[in-house]
Order: sequence, then C-alpha cells, then structure tokens
Amino acid sequence: MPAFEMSDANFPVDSEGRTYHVECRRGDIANRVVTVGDPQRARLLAKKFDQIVFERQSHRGFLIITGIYKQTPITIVSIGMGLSMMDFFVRETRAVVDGPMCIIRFGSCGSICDAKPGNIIVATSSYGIMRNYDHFTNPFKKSEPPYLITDRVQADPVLTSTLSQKLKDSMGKSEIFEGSNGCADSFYGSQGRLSANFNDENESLIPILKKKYSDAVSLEMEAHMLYHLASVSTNPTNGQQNIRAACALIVFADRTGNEFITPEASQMAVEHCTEAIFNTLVEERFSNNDLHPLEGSV
Ligand code: R1P
Repeated sequence: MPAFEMSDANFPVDSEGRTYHVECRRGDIANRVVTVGDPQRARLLAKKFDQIVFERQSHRGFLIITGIYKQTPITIVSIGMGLSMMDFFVRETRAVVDGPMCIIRFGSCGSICDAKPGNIIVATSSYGIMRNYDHFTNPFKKSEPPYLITDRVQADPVLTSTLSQKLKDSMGKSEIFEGSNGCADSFYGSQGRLSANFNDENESLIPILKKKYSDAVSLEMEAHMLYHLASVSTNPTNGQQNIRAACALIVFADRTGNEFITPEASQMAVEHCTEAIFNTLVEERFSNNDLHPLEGSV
C-alpha cells in the first residue's frame, strides 16, 4: 500500500512530489550518484561522507543517503536486486534531478575470467541474458535457443577510464579487471547455475557467452539496464544524452574455481574502493555546468 495518495497514473507522485517507489523528490538526489544493491554496502560507503544531509528508506526497499564529500553532494541509493529495481531507480531519480547525471554502480558479481573473490571488475560494456521463456513451454519454439543474448551497450568511456585508473591506484593494478559484463534476468538459470529441480538447459551457457564475447568477464543482474537507460536518456530541451554511467563490481563468486568471498574480504573491498568511486564522481565535470544545480540546498 502506498504511504500517501498518488496522482498521475503515468508517473505516480505523492502530494509532496515524491515518486511512488524510490520516494525521492526534487532536492533529495545529487547529480552524482552511486548505486549499490545491498543497504549495508550503502551505509559503509556513507561513512566516508564528511556530512550526511538527507536520508530516506522507501516502502519498496530503496534507501537514499545524500552526503557531502570534498564539498560536493553525492547520493548513494541502494536498490535491492534485478532489472526492475534498476529501472525504478534510474527513472525515478532522473525525474527529480535537474541537469546531467553521472551514475556509478558499485555492485557485486560472479567472475568468469581470472578475477578472484575480492578483485574488482570494471564493466566496460554490458549485455543482457534473458531466459527465452517460450523455448521451455511452447513445443513449436523448441528450436529457438533457451537463452537470448543481447548486443553489448558501452559504459561511458571517460567515467570508466577515470574509475578504472583510480581503482588501480588504490588497490593495485593486478586487482582490477576490465571487460564486458553479462547481466542476467536471474541469479540462477540465466547465469548458468545448475539445478536438479528445474529444467534450465543452461549447462553450456557460460561457454556460449565467452564464445560470443571474447572479453566476457562477469555476470550480475543490473548493469545492462543501467547502461541501456543511460544510452537512451534524453535531455528534453536539447535532445542530448543526459545520463552517463559506469560500473565497478566486487567479485563475490568465482564461477570457474567455485569460491565465494568471505564477509571480511567483502567489507575490505568496499573500504578500498569507496574513495576511488567518490573521487571519480567529484572530478566529473558536467558539460553545461560544473556545479550541482542544487549545491548547498540538498
Ligand atoms: C545477487 O546476489 C545480487 O548481487 C549482485 C547481483 O547483480 C544481484 O543484485 O549485485 P549487488 O551486490 O549489487 O546486489
């Protein structure tokens, strides 16, 4: 149940101008944004703020923390998991921010390259992996492949190269990997995890991905939606792209060696990456205006 009465069925907002799911309104969100899946990761990042100026937990599980870092407003939003949550987050924050936005996803992933748990993968591009539902249930579509793999969408090259360099400076070059990320519509079937309880036909999915994209490095569940929405984002006044995006992903699972990260190593990775991510955003210069339009008023 929404906490408040909503108006506008096309893009619901409450009487105070807050969006329906993320519950953000104008002034809550900075142009520079870090998005994470896990609220604990959001809180760990927020410890590096000099000051927290806004915080809100939405009834649909989004946590917003806006703070000041080196005199620059940055917003952290934890979104939970999956494509729909990324879609809610990007569209609803975009609706309440004036001017261009830079968004860095700081997530976790499974590695399908040499990166080990605790290493960081910078996703230079991302593609979608979707279960071809009809293949499984429609006998006339059995000849279609069980999984649909989209083209790659590129991350913002400038944001990505700054992010990658700063992560290398902070953690050491050998800890940082780059390549294309597969963004799946499930943690299980569409990421090639085998199950005795479902007929997923995914035994050869990872080799298929690596054959299609020789730079395939990771699997997760949000980056393709972020890069896709950034690529189709439009400034209503000049028609130009209005969101630039990049991703740094902590390797939680080594899908080749079958290892999983320890809680301590995961916390350490967050601590080592946070300032590199914040500094990347602080150094970003927006084309029309160097400063956040709401600077001082968030
Ligand atoms: C699965 O465990 C979740 O972890 C990864 C996946 O993309 C998925 O959301 O990212 P986050 O750690 O950012 O949630």
